[in-house]
This record gives sequence, C-alpha cells and structure tokens, in this order.
Amino acid sequence: MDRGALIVFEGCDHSGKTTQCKRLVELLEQKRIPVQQFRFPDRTTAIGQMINSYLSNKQDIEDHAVHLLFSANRWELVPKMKVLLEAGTTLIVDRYAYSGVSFTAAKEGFSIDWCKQPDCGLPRPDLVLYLNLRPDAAAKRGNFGNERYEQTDFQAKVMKNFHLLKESYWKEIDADKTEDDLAAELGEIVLNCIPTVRERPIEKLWC
Ligand code: 2DT
Ligand code: MG
Repeated sequence: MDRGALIVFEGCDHSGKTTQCKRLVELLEQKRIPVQQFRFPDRTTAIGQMINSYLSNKQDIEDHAVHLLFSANRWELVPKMKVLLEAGTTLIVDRYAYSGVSFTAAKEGFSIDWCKQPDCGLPRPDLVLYLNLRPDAAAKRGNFGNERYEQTDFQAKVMKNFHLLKESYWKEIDADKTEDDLAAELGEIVLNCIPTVRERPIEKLWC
C-alpha cells in the first residue's frame, strides 16, 4: 500500500497557514486523494486543554514544563498519524515541532538544541511549507490577538529561530499575495509531492 505524505505548514501569525491548510484539504478531497487535517497544539485532548488554558493566560505553567506539554501533545497523536500515513492518507498539519522549538527558544535561557530534544524521533515531514511574510505586510493584515506570545518583539525572535531550523525538505513561500494565488501555488507543490513519497519509509525528525 502506498503511503500518504506528511505535509506541515509553518510561518508567522497572519501568514495564512490555517486558511491555506483548509484550502489544500478541500483541493485534495476534490481530487479524491485521501487527506486529513491536524493542527498543533491540538487543544481537544487533556494535554491540549492544559496548553489552551496556558495560551489564553488562564493558567501559568513553568517554561520547561509547558515546552514538554507541547511536545507530548504531538507524541500523543503519533500513533494515529502513523496509521493514517501508512494507510495512504496525506496529512496536512498546521504547525509542528518547528513552532515548538522556535517559540520556546525565543524565551530567555533556552537553547535551540535543548528545545529540539523532546521532539527528536517524531515522524519527519516530507515537506514543510514555510509561509514567509515580512513584518510590515503581516501588520497590514490586522493586530495580534490577546493570547500569550502575541507580541511584536517576541514574534521577531520566533521568526529568527524558524530560519535556523530550515532543512532540505523546506519550501519557503512568499505569502504576500492573494489567497487564491497562494492556494494555487501551494496546490501545485503538494500535488507534485504526494506521488514522490509513496514508497519511501517515514523518517525520524532530528535523529
Ligand atoms: P495557534 O495560534 O496556531 O493555535 O498556536 N506554539 C505552538 C508553541 O509555543 N509551541 C508549540 O509546540 C506549538 C505547536 C505558537 C498557538 C500558539 O502556540 C505556540 C502559537
Ligand atoms: Mg494564533
């Protein structure tokens, strides 16, 4: 049985990740390609609910501890992801371990190296679509919300970290275009990627 592709979206706030994930799922469904969407953090699980109360400032959690919760929230979904991939379903994932590392490493006293360890061995994406948007273009799309981390100076540090994590299987996409143009560009990339992974084993991230 041919496996599905693991495709991850990363990028800054307002770059259109969530909208484009949805558009991509719709495109694949239209073409009768088996597809399922994931997003991290997945706030529906017990761990996800702790993360949600942290992000919405209802609860404080020590910085190392919350980093491990974000990672645990990915690990708890790995068995389901693997079953789907092996059954031929392509997964479109809104944020993954790169957000995990980039956000925590933007805090005082955290190295990129330390931050990567808990996610080491997760299924490695076949493709990371990194939506790039200059800060001035992002600002035109609206203000930050009220969640933790939604501040300009913190986000600038996060963006720097993302760029340190680039790998050969990343594609950096200029997101400063219309929703339709971006959807068309991403659709073509993903439709080309899916057939190339069919017989490749799922690799491990960062090890
Ligand atoms: P959303 O706005 O996309 O729901 O993200 N985050 C995310 C982390 O700090 N660590 C992680 O591992 C992940 C996946 C990024 C909520 C916020 O959570 C941050 C923004
Ligand atoms: Mg957000």
